[in-house]
Amino acid sequence: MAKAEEEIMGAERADLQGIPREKLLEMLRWMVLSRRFEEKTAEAYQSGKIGGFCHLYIGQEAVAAGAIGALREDDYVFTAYRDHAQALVRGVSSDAVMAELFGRIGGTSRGAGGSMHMFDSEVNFMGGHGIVGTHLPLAAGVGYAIKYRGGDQVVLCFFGDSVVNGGPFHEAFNMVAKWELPVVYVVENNSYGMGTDIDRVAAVDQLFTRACAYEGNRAEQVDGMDVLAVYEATNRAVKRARETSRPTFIEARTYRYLGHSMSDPAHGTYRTREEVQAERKNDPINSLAARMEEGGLLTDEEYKALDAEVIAEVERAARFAESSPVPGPDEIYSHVYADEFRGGLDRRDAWR
Ligand SMILES: Cc1ncc(C[n+]2csc(CCOP(=O)(O)OP(=O)(O)O)c2C)c(N)n1
Ligand SMILES: [Mg+2]
Repeated sequence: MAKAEEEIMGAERADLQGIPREKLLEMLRWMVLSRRFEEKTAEAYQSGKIGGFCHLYIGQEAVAAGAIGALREDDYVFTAYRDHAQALVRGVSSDAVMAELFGRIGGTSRGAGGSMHMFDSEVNFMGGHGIVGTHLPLAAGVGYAIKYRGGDQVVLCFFGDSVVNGGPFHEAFNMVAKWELPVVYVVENNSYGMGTDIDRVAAVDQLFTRACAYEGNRAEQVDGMDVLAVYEATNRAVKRARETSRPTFIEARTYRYLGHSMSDPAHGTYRTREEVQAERKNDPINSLAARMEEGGLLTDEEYKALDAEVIAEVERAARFAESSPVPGPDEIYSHVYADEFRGGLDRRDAWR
């Protein structure tokens, strides 16, 4: 191969759309980890090792990976109850996420939160929220705290499409626009809120346009099945938030392959099997891997090795979760009241 040609090949191995190979690999790994982790979660749930509500993210991985990929370590992340991937991508250990699902002491909340309530202040992961829409004002509050203290961190807040019709959405959007807060809101528009098609309940189906009602917001729509598009849009939004303390609303058009939660069938009566199959062809992991392979940035062997390494991590996490103790009765009153409010009162005595 001529030297000039080698140099071109070398350059091709360097990036896609100006995003360096290292970053692409990181996002690919996050998506594969999210997918493999949740496949294991489904298996453990079906064998009775996980209880309670459990909502899987399979199909939507590009949104968490692309958006969180644009953050700095000291930025903050909020999300709703479909939260396993966001926690993993943010850097919560797979051991702790799995143990939380299993309800064990080794979990992010010592097993007291479960699937919907992952939380880890060490990596500024602010949860995991089960009540639809109520975490949007909390994210605005953290944005306010950042501005008040003169910091330059950013808050990234994910939520589902059904949120745009609720009060907290409008309260939060009004506040972040008026007070110019460094918050990036990302709606994961997977077209359904449980079994309700968004078209049946939203007066405007282009959800990103909702932000225009609050002057000062900027809004854009991206293909949420394309991790690079999500990454680029979030990068723009984060830059704006960091440099000018102004909010952005991103609508990521995405799709969940499975049912609303573990107790629902994959398509139910609100969508057809054909629709799910057609959407699956757009798989975010396969598309990134294929684009990297075409661009000479990844070989099939490298992809298989990455996948095998991720599967081993997930298996380790499951073994960790299983071996982690179940919380005993002595845990019931721990971490319920902040110490300063206890005033020395032993709650167990108070309730006897
Ligand atoms: C205030 C409130 N109302 C109703 C519910 C019950 N509920 C749980 S999930 C859900 C649908 C949410 O859909 P969406 O926001 O689109 O998120 P997705 O499940 O698609 O990720 C509803 C209505 C709830 N958790 N909170
Ligand atoms: Mg939805």
